[in-house]
Amino acid sequence: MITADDFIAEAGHAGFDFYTGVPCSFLTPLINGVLSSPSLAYVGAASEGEAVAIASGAWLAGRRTVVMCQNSGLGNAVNPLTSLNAPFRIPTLFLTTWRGEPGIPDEPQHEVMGHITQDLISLIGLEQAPFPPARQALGPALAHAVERMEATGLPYAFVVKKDDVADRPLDQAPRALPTPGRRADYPDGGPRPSRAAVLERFLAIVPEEAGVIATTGKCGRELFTLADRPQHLYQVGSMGGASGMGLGVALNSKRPVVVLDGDGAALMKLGTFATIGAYAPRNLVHVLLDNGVHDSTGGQATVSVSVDFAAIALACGYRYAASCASLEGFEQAFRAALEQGGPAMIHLRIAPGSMAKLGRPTVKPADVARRFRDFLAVPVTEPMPA
Ligand SMILES: Cc1ncc(C[n+]2csc(CCOP(=O)(O)OP(=O)(O)O)c2C)c(N)n1
Repeated sequence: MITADDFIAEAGHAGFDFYTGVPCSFLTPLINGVLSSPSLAYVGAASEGEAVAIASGAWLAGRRTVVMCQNSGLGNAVNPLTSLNAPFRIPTLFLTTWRGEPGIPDEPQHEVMGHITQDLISLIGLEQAPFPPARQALGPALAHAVERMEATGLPYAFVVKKDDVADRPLDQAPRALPTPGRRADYPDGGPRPSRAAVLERFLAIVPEEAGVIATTGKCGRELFTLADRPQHLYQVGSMGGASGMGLGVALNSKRPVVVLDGDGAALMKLGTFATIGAYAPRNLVHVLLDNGVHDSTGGQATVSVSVDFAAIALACGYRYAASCASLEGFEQAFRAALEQGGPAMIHLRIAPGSMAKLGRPTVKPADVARRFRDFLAVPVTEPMPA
């Protein structure tokens, strides 16, 4: 058995400095240890898939990351692990527990996952090892994990068993209540703009120092078709993960960060609104291009017609939220968001449909990720308001 402080110290020597996850009772000592360390960043995510997206954003912004979760949450994380980390080659140290270990009495809901945890990790193409059981094994195990993450560009998993880590009390200050945010409504009666028209306007007004993450599907494809810039990251897969990725970048960068989200994607990971509101990066602008449909998969309606995303964002702690339905309204809201600082939500109702000649990014996701990482690494001259 090791202590949480042993792990944190060795992981720190190996360069791991950003943690995120969702708790499991087997992880309590580790999470308590991280939360009690003032020098370490920990983001408590709403779901394990969101944690993987947040960690990916933090990696893009130059951090070496750890995701911690229960093996039931491994199920929630499979989508981003396979469709974000794999194509973009984004590593993370993935600590998952082994609830339901055969032969050890546990709750019925862990039985199936307990039987398949290691097989599932291998099946999705990740290397793994049992969590190092002794202090002297920690350094070599972490060095091996880092070596494999660097060689493959992929996450590496440690499977944590009950009592692998000694109990550790929690020393965490309660979260402060957020300052109430400001709402702006731009009443627009005219025809709704197309996504391409909004993206064209966006490209004309986005600060050149901003990092931009475009959600999966036609949004990223249209953005790429209109202009391919090093400040862009075209998300493929991991639907709903763009906002988590944006949060991970924003918390670790002085640059303005803009997430171009879709209504279907935002609804899939609505919990991320709460995480963004709570961790409240001032440099994050979350633009929601709401066409009321899953446009990328044939235009099937989402339920967004009855959803007031600006109200949700404010209720979650965003500092600014605008609702608009025209190019002019969008431009005013976007400039106001940059000026006053975020987290900001711009809910823009647009028309369904996409450009007639729609390309797909010709740069491979792994190259886009590295290009974006290099872009973020250049120091900025004009950070957003603090
Ligand atoms: C987890 C997951 N489920 C489903 C899909 C298939 N899919 C790709 S894009 C998309 C629609 C996204 O809708 P929205 O966010 O509203 O953006 P739009 O297509 O309207 O621009 C769907 C369902 C996927 N890529 N990943």
